[in-house]
Amino acid sequence: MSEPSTVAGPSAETRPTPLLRPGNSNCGGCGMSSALQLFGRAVEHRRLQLVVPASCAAVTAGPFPTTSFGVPTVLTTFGAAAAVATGLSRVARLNGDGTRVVCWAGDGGTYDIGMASLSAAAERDEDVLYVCYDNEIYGNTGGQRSSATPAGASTTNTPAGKPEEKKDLLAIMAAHRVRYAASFSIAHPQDAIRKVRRALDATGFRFLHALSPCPTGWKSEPALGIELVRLAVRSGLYPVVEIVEGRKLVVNVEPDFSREALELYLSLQQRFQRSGITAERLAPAIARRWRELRAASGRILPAEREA
Ligand SMILES: Cc1ncc(C[n+]2csc(CCOP(=O)(O)OP(=O)(O)O)c2C)c(N)n1
Ligand code: SF4
Repeated sequence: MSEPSTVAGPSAETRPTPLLRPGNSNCGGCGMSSALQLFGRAVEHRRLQLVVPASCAAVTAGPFPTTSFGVPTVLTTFGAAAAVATGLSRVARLNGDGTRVVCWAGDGGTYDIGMASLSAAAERDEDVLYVCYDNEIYGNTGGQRSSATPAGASTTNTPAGKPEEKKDLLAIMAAHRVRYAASFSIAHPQDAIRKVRRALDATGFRFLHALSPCPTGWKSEPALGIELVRLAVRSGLYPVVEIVEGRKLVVNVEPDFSREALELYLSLQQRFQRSGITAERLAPAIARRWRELRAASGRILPAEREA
């Protein structure tokens, strides 16, 4: 990975405005707000431009000429986000001012509708950091399923619970051999901030993924968002990993695969009640995923080989 391409400017303490300003319109307890705040803490003096496709985050910006984002922001159509970011990053390079261009997109915009331009930008190794805040639904339009929605979750168009499993986006990005791909947890801020800084300072295409509880769509208590992510990490449901050049995978937070944590994770969200999905039913998929991750990291534990 290349050296940092940052410029002198305000430090984290002296930034004129935070990345996410107070008084924005996000729901209370929104996980995307938590992810943005963590991201903002990592930015420090770096000069940033945001590119945001249609999503709750586009609404976060607020009506022009005001904005809740503390950096220049371009709102785009779903399909164009990575292409618009490509253009901006090339202009930034011509200007030589060290601006880092960041796509900030939901799972619908990433896993589904923006996938073509995302894949194309990754394949061309554009100098873009793409961050997917994953609330596992189309939140802004009332909570429809996306291909990030996990099996068993009720959404407005899968009221009995989604039958299909969640798409493994990190594996798809790793298959593009991108410079850096990682998942971060809003319950593990040190690891998250380290990853954001690493991704901001690298060049070429980089991808970050953040599980972002949506109390409105998940039918969960707004105060429990960070705890829900902690439970997802503990139970192995949300692996916190990083992958360099699509090859070297490192597990950053070891789960204890607690069945109790998984049961609690499910019971604290009403979206899982109707389908009646259980920890027992999810366990084989979690074990399979971890066998794949261990194989990719070159570390296969004997107990898991049998699972
Ligand atoms: C091509 C297109 N289809 C549908 C819409 C309507 N739309 C706007 S935001 C949105 C949901 C976005 O979901 P996601 O990307 O997961 O972000 P979230 O709203 O959950 O933050 C949809 C379907 C649109 N703007 N453009
Ligand atoms: S609907 Fe969900 S993702 Fe959208 S602002 Fe509200 S809590 Fe956040």
